[in-house]
Amino acid sequence: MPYQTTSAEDFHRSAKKDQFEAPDYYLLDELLSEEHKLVRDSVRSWVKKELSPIIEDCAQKSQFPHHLIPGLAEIGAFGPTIPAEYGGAGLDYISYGLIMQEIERGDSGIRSAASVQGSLVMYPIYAYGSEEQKAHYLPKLASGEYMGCFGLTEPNHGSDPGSMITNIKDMGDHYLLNGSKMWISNAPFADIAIVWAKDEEGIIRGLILEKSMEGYSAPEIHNKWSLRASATGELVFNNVKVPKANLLPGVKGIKGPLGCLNQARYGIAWGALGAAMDCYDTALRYSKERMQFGRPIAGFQLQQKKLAEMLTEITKGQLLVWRLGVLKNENRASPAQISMAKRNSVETALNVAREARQMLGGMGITGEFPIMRHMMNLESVVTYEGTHDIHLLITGLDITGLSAFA
Ligand code: TGC
Ligand code: FAD
Repeated sequence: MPYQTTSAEDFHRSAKKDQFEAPDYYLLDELLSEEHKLVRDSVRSWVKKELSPIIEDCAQKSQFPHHLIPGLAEIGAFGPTIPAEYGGAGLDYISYGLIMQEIERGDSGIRSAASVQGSLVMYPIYAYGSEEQKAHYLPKLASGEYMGCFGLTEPNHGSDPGSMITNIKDMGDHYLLNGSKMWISNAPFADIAIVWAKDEEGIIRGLILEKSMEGYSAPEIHNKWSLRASATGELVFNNVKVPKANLLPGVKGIKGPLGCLNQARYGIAWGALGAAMDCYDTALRYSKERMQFGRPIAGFQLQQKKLAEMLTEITKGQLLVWRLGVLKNENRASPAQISMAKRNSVETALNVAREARQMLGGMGITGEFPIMRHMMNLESVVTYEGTHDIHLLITGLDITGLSAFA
């Protein structure tokens, strides 16, 4: 139906149906295995059926859709690369990337919940946890029975987490935890939290906290203009007694949390392109149907320039993350390569969202189309998991050998 209607209801009817078709200009599907395509297509169907119809309402009301948790677990969104013996999907990194791409195509906030659960909660337990911790927590996290969060950032230590002040004291049979964390995704509803704190020697250690522990609280941060369908909170630790069995034994130092960030940043590199693809697809469809000056606006050169440039950048990004996935499967992807891809994908997605929004004119600012929501979400994605500038400096350090951080 051409976008020539005058009633809001007509716009509503035509816009709400999720008609997404993924751009694949360089025939990248040919680089995927049958399993990759099966995983991708099943998540795409789930997003169209379960997520797209409700997400605008959730974002407008600033509500996380808790009822989607079992479905997210079922499509393998929680711990896609964690082995099946611990309840994970046991998939490779290309499948993991495709899952994140499809979920973020729906909404970055929902991808965020999945990234945190899989890469920042399940991964550290899997990589650094004891056998008892893995057996106890991982299957419950994979099924969504437990939801988790990851506390690294503090009110005064964001880009420089190594300077954190949250600390533990050894009290003989337990640790005493004090401090606070800020901007923590999933915190308001999380059953467990992976918390990074300094011991008495100043060495960063990881702990598994349970929400029932006395002195632990997780107040929600309100009034966000971005990631409105994701719950973000603080974590406050007031003399929390943490059993010694809850310390992650397998890692010491800042490389512990940074190792988890490699996993999550990798997923974001794929995910942000999903948001870009949705914006491009929406703008393409709209511009072919929207008539001005007696013809579809897609016929005007200036609109074609926008579409052609969007598709070029998306295609470059798709090739980059696919290659990164191959390297990750071979255990050869360096943290700096992951930084480059995260930074590139989010920048691409933000630029595509801004251009796509303009192509929809006034309709572009409404919730009838997903573009403005993606655009606002991406303002968080460009900041969390390492800001745009920090990732550039990681690349700078990698190619020069000289640190520009401090
Ligand atoms: P630096 O001196 O460079 O390194 C210290 C040690 O860490 C090692 N290392 C890494 N190890 C694994 N993976 C990485 N990516 C690593 N980067 C560094 C390094 O080799 C060294 O090891 P060793 O054995 O020699 O001691 O560290 P620095 O303190 O100067 O900081 C470097 C910097 C700035 C790159 C890092 O701190 C950083 O990445 N800052 C950004 C902070 C950040 O990304 N925070 C994210 C918080 S979590 C989040 O945002 C979740 S949002 C989730 C969602 O909703 O999706
Ligand atoms: P700052 O570090 O204060 O940075 C401010 C500005 O200064 C940035 O532009 C930065 O690039 C720049 N800057 C800083 N240092 C340098 C430098 N050396 N050179 C040049 N420029 C510099 N954290 C968690 O631990 N867990 C979570 O689940 C989580 N979820 C989040 C969800 C949301 C919605 C948001 C917004 C954040 C979340 N974060 C989370 C925190 C996020 O990782 C931090 O916001 C981010 O790392 C930046 O830290 P900051 O906000 O303190 O900014």
